[in-house]
Amino acid sequence: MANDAGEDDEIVLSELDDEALNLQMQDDLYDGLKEEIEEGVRILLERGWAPYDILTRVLVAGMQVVGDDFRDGILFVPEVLLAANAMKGGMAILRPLLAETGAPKMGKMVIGTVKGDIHDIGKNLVGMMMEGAGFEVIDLGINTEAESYIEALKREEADILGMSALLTTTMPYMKVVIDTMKEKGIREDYIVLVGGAPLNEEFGRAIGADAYCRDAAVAVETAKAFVSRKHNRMSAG
Ligand code: B1M
Repeated sequence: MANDAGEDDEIVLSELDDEALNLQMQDDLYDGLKEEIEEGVRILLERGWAPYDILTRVLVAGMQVVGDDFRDGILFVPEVLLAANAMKGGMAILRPLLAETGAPKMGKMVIGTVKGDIHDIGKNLVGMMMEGAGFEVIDLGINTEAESYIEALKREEADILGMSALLTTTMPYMKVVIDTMKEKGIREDYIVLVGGAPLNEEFGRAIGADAYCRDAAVAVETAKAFVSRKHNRMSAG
């Protein structure tokens, strides 16, 4: 008897056109299928997609759907962790490619997710994009205390502090870090950039950051603008 076509046929990613592959990868991300995501990323690279487009149009777009369903109680922590793990698999392939742009060295950034917060995908993305734009990035990871940020800023003679927070309960800790820098008299020695989904410009201003960055691309542009301003000031004075 003839097999019902398509019933249990496996989807072959390489046979899909770009649009179908993008949608399939977003489904695979949702299902936490790391190997499929890695394969899809490689296929898109072979087809000439820019690493940045794969990141934003496929992986970040897919993660948005995961986030919406997490918020709505359709997905739970274990599924979201799997999706995050699949996303990281894709990001690991893209990371060296984003860093390989040969951009001139722009400056040094210390970045970390604040104390109490373990979300690191956005922070990692910012780090990757900053590296791609020619910044050296010192990544302190998640759950970062004020003292660790400050110690790293001094040790690394960094230009920029980047802080990430994804929870409304952890974003106030950014102010703790900035206030500690003020107490130590070092606030003005560094450019402080903050980001994360629950933040906004007003919050950034209120806590005394130099700028709030909506996404990784904005973080890069903002960092470049502040660093060149700092260099101009130094050469004028
Ligand atoms: Co969490 N989580 N989570 N989570 N999680 C959110 C943030 C949430 C909005 C989900 C929801 O309800 N819709 C919600 C927060 C609600 C709130 O506070 N308003 C939430 C919650 C409640 C929780 C827990 C409390 C759940 C629980 O345990 N009951 C728990 C908290 C644990 C903790 O931190 N203490 C928790 C846990 C987790 C997982 C571990 C399962 C997992 C994290 C895995 C990981 O990161 N390794 C997870 C995930 C994945 C999410 C969502 C679904 C996705 C976040 C993400 O990676 N987005 C998220 C929902 C959402 O945001 N829509 C959610 C993709 C990433 C590319 O975007 O991080 O926004 P984003 O980064 C962007 C910009 O914000 C910006 O640039 C990035 C790239 O464009 N940016 C910066 C970020 N950091 C920057 C720093 C900068 C500049 C720009 O510095 C200069």
